[in-house]
Amino acid sequence: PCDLAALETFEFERVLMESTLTGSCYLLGRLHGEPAIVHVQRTAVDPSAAPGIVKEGLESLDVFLDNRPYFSAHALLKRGADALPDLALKLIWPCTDVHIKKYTPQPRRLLTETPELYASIVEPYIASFPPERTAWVHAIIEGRKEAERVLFSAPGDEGFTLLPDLKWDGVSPSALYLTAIARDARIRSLRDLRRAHVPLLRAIRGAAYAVCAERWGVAQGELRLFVHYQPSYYHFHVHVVHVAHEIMAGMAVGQAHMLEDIIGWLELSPEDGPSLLSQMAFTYALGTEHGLYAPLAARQEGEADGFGEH
Ligand code: M7G
Repeated sequence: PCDLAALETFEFERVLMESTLTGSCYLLGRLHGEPAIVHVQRTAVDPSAAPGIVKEGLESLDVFLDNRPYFSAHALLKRGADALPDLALKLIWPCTDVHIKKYTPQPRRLLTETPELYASIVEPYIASFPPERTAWVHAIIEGRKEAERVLFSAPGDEGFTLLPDLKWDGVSPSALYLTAIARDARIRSLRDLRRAHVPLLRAIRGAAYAVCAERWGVAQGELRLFVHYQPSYYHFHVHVVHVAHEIMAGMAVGQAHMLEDIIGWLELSPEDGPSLLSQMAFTYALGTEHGLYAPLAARQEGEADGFGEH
């Protein structure tokens, strides 16, 4: 049993990563004797709350620059029943080496994954993950966790669950970030998609558009729906993100594939048999600490050498 309330017993080891852009950092340490990562972030200012804050929500004001017309100050927020949170905290406990590598700064390199490399290196890598790694996914689709956050759920093998992503606090619509998780655990990544999955993908698209319009007044044209390859978790899911998010790391060319494009490729694939997505080569960047980097890079170097000999 653990919750964030146990953080005062956190035994800090080192800073994994920091970002001045988001005012956040990832700390590595131990909690209850097991490795843990804590993400500490200053909460973003919600524009709808900002006028109230500057008018009457400040406790003290320390002006440190006065050079008319330019003024700068530090301020503290008033404590009150409706006070805004100062920090957003996230904890991964217990965390694995895969988590630690993901949040460790590292160079990134582009690689091309052919269907042969998928079969010989990537598929065995995916299959090597113990089921516990996606336990959180099963807990969501079976309604055991985050049930109160679920926005839409369709049952059955062709079903899916739509809910706010871990990355979104559900407050500001322009930061909207949802995840649609397929129920069928056999679809591990876009490599496993077949033409028969088109109805599932269309249903996800339809639900995302309807829910975002109804709940937050966010229109279809304001939503970017995409799929990661490589993802962090090999249980098929679609990212539903407000178009105002323009520069998130997970939107890099090569890693993010528009759901529309995926539907299009599947529609061009045969009814029965392998899809275009299973026969294509994918080019993407991987951190050099990623578990797939070393084996894929070794094979590509080998091929490059071979090419030079001919
Ligand atoms: P991904 O493409 O596999 O990897 O997406 P990424 O993290 O590199 O983008 C997984 C998505 O699931 C991410 O957007 C995560 O923020 C989100 N996510 C991860 N976890 C562990 C949870 C969780 O426990 N609950 C929810 N709601 N979302 C999660």
